[in-house]
Amino acid sequence: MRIRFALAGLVAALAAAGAVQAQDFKPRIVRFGYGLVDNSNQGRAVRVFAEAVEKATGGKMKIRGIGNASLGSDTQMQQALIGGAQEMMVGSTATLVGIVPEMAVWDTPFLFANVKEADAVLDGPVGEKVKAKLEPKGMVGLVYWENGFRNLTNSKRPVNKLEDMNDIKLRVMQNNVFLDSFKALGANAVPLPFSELFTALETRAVDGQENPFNTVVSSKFYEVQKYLTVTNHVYSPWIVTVSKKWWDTLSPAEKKVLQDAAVKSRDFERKDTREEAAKALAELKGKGMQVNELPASEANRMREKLVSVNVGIAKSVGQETWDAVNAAVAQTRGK
Ligand code: TF8
Repeated sequence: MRIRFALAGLVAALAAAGAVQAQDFKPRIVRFGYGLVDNSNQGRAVRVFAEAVEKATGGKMKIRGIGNASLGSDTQMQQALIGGAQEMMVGSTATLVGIVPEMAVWDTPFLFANVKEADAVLDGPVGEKVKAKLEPKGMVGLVYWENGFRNLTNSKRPVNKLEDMNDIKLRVMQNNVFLDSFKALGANAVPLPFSELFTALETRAVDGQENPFNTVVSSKFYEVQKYLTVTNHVYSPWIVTVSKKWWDTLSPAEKKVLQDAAVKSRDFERKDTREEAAKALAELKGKGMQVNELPASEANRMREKLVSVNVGIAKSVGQETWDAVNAAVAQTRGK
């Protein structure tokens, strides 16, 4: 008798839960734009995200991943998110600096010494705080993904010493920290959106660029770049963002599904990116790139030059953010 009662209760509870679910997930199609090719760490992680969302909503919410910058460059997609014309994207924090100046703190040369530090700081309170600055500007930041440590490629000459940077026309991301950093190293820095980069390299409109090994592989830069110098000069995060206008129309259950799937995609993406990066150098050598490591003395000379940009970064992100991030890094190192 008692068991039958309990069962009836359970059935009623399940039915109620089902009813809530049906209401909570509306049929939706979500455009999730990104700049790299489908067969890249970005594309793979977008698909992991899509699967998790579709599974959790019983197929009601469909994520349509759209790569290759088909929806526009990072900055164009950001505007579409703000205006509500596009729901989601993933791109570099560096391209958000025009909207949220604090994002520039992640572009500080040599800020993180390894990925463990990056994860701890980005996922910790100060990473959250910087991410939260997006909301008043019309976007909601879900999670940071890994773009990775950036390295230098060019078609002119092997870079073995600081002076080899002179007169190299180097494409940089469109923000002042990158511009100032490479000017400080003596290069002729040219800001360009990523979506125009391959053609610019191919036509020799620019001589070089800097990106993680993964992107040199997935975007086939090895076809148009001969020399790769291992500099690891800065760690770049990616950030998954949602249109605030659209976000505000979602039920709490829908928001939770997106947030949970974002965390799942982040954990996958970082692992995938690291595994790919570990194999990429050998692959790039196999494709004919000439790879060199900087001698320690030259790496130090570059490092010293780059420290000069820190004052400008602190000024543009605000002393409070600058101090908080540096304290968080120091704390990670103390552990
Ligand atoms: C760059 C970035 C790009 C990313 C990507 C398009 O060099 O590293 O790889 O912004 O999302 O522009």
